[in-house]
Amino acid sequence: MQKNKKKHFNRREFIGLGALGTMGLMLPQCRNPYEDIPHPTIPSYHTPAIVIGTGFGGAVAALRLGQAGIKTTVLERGQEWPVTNSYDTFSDQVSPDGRSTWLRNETVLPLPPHSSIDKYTGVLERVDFDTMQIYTGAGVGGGSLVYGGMTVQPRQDHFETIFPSEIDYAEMDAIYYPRVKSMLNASVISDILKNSDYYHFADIFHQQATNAGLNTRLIDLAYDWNIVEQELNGSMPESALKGELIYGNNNGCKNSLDKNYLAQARATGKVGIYALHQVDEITKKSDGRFSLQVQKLDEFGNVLDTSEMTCDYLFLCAGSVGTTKLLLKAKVKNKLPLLNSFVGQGWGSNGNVMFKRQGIITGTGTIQANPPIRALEHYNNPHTPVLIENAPFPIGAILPGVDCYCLLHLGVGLDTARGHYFYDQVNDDIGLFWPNTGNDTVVQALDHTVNMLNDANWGVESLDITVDPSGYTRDFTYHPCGGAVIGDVTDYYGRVEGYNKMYVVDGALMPGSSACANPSWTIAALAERCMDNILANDFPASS
Ligand code: FAE
Repeated sequence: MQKNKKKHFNRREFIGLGALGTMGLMLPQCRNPYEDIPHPTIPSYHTPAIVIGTGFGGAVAALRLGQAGIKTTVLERGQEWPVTNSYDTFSDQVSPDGRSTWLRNETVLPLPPHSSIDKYTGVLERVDFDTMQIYTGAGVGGGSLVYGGMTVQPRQDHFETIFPSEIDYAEMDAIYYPRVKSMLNASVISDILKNSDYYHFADIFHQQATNAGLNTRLIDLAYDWNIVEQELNGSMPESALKGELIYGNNNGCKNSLDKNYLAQARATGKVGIYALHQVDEITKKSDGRFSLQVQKLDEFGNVLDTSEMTCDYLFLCAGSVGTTKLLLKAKVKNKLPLLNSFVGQGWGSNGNVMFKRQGIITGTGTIQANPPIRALEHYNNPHTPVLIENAPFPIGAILPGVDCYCLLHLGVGLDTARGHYFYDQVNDDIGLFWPNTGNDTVVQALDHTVNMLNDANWGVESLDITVDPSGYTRDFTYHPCGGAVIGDVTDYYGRVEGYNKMYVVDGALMPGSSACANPSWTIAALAERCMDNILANDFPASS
């Protein structure tokens, strides 16, 4: 494995890199980053409960099963990524290596440049469909390894527009959202950091929004601000401040799920988490047990062996793409023939659209740090409600002293467009139908808000059209929602229709949207709600 392959960037490429909200300096090479990867043995043949996947749904399921005393095997296709005091667990940002990306020879960030890398079981996956590219995390912690930590609760009216009325917002608000927030230890940025030069760009954003009569607010983030403050005072190697986020934070400042839910699940003594174990197929046996074909992978994605594992209770938590793929495959191959016709339906992109305003005459600072700390809520937008998050564009830190005079944004919108997954039998893989007009309403809404911002702020603000001629990059999403929608494929607590003791507890449950908010908090809160009900009703007292 050749690591940290160097690539020389020209200035334009550096700008592209910055547009991704990523930046970084070369890390010292202290050790071979791959040598400590654990190689657990294949778990025992039968376990009462199996959880597939370790993202926001799987981590909740694993912990609550463990706390209920139920012996549980957790199968995760990706690797374990323990942060060490060498601060080099994850790939570098500017010169990425294989640790950055799931099984590709090239990096896959939304905007170029793409660097050549060695194929490896890295943390960020892009799944390519004809009209949409879906990004997900791969590894113990799922999407939390690569995510921005933005922890946003949907407003009640938005939630009630998207979710079935059987899911009571008041209950979510009183019990499940607070429970997850406390587990993730999410909070707004500390004043000392907010007032530092690193986040000055967020003040400019706020000022511009205020000039346009629009509201912004600091958002809760699953970050340990004490660690980031140590970066600021020089007692900790830089990570967030130098823009690390999407390939993982090397000093542990991101409160990813391996540090909270999954660590506590392990501590129950009832939960075994097996990295590099990929579930290929599921079926129900005549004895009532579920049978899983499990592939043990090496770090390069090669299948070392395949074995059968069984369980009495099966929790599908492989994310919108992963869970739906397993269900569709089982349905098409007649392994789970009783699955209903809603499987695969109800997919949406959560109205994810990226754009960059440039030519901001006041300047936006020569340093812009991660994570994004502020969002603009334009909920009375005449087209549809939108949330506009302000991601860093850290050109100045890559080219010291350079101000990009720009602000990068990720929009989230209340979009009602829906597509569907299908099983492509020729390629033996999942496909996605997504209309080209999907996200149209969100783009119109964003354009309306952008015009308000530009009109109210003197200067030459415009959209960067170097990547997408429309100025809005709309054919990718970080927020895939749906495929096994709650109330359609499952009951209102994730129980799969047609099969007892089989559950979906992840982003596949979302009805194509997480209601004008980033999805992770809602996925975890809904998982908590499902697990409370499932554990109270579906397990005998002595399991
Ligand atoms: P996920 O977290 O994707 O976990 C699924 C797990 O299952 C993964 O670890 C997979 O490796 C594993 N898996 C898949 N297939 C298999 C298989 N066959 N066998 C074994 N394991 C398998 O699912 N959301 C926010 O709320 N705030 C943010 O700031 C934010 N930023 C994001 C930034 C990026 C770059 C990306 C990609 C996403 C971001 N998200 C954010 C979205 C968030 O990460 C996502 O909604 C959740 O992670 C989805 O949780 P799930 O449990 O559904």
